[in-house]
Amino acid sequence: MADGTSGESGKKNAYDASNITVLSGLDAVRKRPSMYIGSTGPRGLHHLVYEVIDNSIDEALAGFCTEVSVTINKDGSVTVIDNGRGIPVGEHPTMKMSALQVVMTKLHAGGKFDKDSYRVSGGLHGVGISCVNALSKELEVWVNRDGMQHYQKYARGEPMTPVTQIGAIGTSGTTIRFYPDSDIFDSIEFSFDVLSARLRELAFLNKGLKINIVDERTDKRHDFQYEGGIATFVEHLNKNQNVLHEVIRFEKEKEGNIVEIAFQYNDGYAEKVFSFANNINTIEGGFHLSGFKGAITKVLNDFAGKLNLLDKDVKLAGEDVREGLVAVISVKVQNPQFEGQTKTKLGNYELKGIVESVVGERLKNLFNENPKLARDVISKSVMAAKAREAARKARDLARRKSVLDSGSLPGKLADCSSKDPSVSEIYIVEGDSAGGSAKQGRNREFQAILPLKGKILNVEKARLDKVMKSEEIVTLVTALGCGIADEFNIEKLRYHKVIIMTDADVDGAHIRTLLLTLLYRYMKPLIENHHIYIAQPPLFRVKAGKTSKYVYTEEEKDLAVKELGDKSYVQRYKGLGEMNPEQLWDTTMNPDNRTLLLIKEEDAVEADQIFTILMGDAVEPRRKFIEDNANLVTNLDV
Ligand code: 0RA
Repeated sequence: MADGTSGESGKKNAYDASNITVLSGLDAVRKRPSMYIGSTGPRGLHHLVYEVIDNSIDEALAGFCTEVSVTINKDGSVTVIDNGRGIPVGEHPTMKMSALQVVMTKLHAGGKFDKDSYRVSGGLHGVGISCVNALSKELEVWVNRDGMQHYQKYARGEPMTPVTQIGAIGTSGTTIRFYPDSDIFDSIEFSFDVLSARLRELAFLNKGLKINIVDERTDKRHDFQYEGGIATFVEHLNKNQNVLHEVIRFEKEKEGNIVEIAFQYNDGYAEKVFSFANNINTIEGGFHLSGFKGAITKVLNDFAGKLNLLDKDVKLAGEDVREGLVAVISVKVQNPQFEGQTKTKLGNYELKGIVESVVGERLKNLFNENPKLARDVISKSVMAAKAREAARKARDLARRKSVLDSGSLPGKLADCSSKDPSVSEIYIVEGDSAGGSAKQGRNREFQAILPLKGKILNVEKARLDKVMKSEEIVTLVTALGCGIADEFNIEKLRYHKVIIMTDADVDGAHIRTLLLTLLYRYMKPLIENHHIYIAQPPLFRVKAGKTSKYVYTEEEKDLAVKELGDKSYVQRYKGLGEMNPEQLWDTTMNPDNRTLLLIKEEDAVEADQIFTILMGDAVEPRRKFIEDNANLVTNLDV
């Protein structure tokens, strides 16, 4: 049947004139896929799965589905199964075809036709299953509904079969199996880890919902179900920290909006506040987040005054009360307004008041009932305020000193002559000797060089006042020009490319991680705005007679050795210092042939965990992380 039917004859059978607009709608998706799913790279590819799952989660939120299961099949396709009501299969009242086919072929039909149904997902992903269908080489759907199992198959969005009853069945639910179109995507290989991380997040955000993922290619499997919901999420985020108290959780339904809040302080310094609206990570924040922050700041200040914990005229600032705070704010909103550059900022103003009043009232009650808790939390915020004041003094001092020293820029910085940040680059280089080569090799027109002495302070274990006393860090912050922490201002960034260049050995990797920790914890917008890069120096030079080749991986080396023949001599570069200035320019700094790795934050929760594990106090999780990831290390040079 399906496979043998040509597109043309299939079309003739399945369509009448009224369906032509529907088809051209999906054509638009195939012509400009990025407009619908963001990109045709890995992110867009995984987006397909999220789109399907969102519909299953809607069923769960509406109270009809308890379990969602995702399988990456051996052939590379993905199957999503839910036990919801099943997509309706009867004839659609106006479209004159089965409702299933409307959902599968009509753009933005999303799922529910009925506006009153509680569709809270969407926003970022709300492009509809039809987009997944349009971008799949093949898609099959099974619907269990009204005692029958129904089946339909599509190819690139076009029906290959009519909706067919294939047997009687006692359960309800939907199964969708799709195989992404390699004509559309750069790669069609799904990542178990990427999907699993999102599914775990969805399980946290939708308490009680059972979600599992199986990878048939490797037999990996994860099962998620959290009766504690986001409270368990907070426990998970804090699992490698010393916590000050049990997780605090508030929940409230108001005017059709559901607000859930869970938080817990640890004895560390980082702030980890994650906000979600309709299961979407609102990385740009929004009114639910500002309501939460406002309420915490107010209640802690009020109690600090009542308990006489603050000197007169001193106030706790927002960042003081969020030191060591791990929080998850999750709202489910009937008509979410997503705004901002990446459509991840919640624009519903009413959520500010709702969240503010829930947190304000409940936290006040909790502190009244439990003064020790209030005292523990507020004492920490007071220490943070004192440290902030000390840091401000240290910064002022550093500023004054650097002005006196050398007309404001650090002496170690070899600046570029361009004053245009958009074309300027700064190389942060490990060690003075590599710094020297880089200074001689660079194009001084637009490339600045800042050599660092070696290992900078681990900021994961230090407060801002201590951070500001570190000479290397102050030098770096001054060179970048954009300040740090609450004084950070991206407008003042002096170089739009900040390139970390360290040796390809263990020390180099350590220095790189320390620098990334500093940037992640104190200058995060530099990462969010894609200003941070890692230079890729070559690992080997393969030479035969007068020809030589620089190679960057083991595989490239093997190829080059084959190419250049038996007489080649392989030179292993251990450090940047082994290259002369000209070589460093040719291989690593010349924009025409260098490779730079752009640092992006794909998953805020995962990134935070990794920094905590790698740089934090707890040793055991770090040992385990290194053990688990040892097989990913391709080049270890101790
Ligand atoms: C349209 C209407 C209804 C449910 C769905 C679509 C639906 C879509 C998907 C996609 C994956 N799983 C799904 N489950 C349900 C409401 C059905 C009703 O009113 O009975």
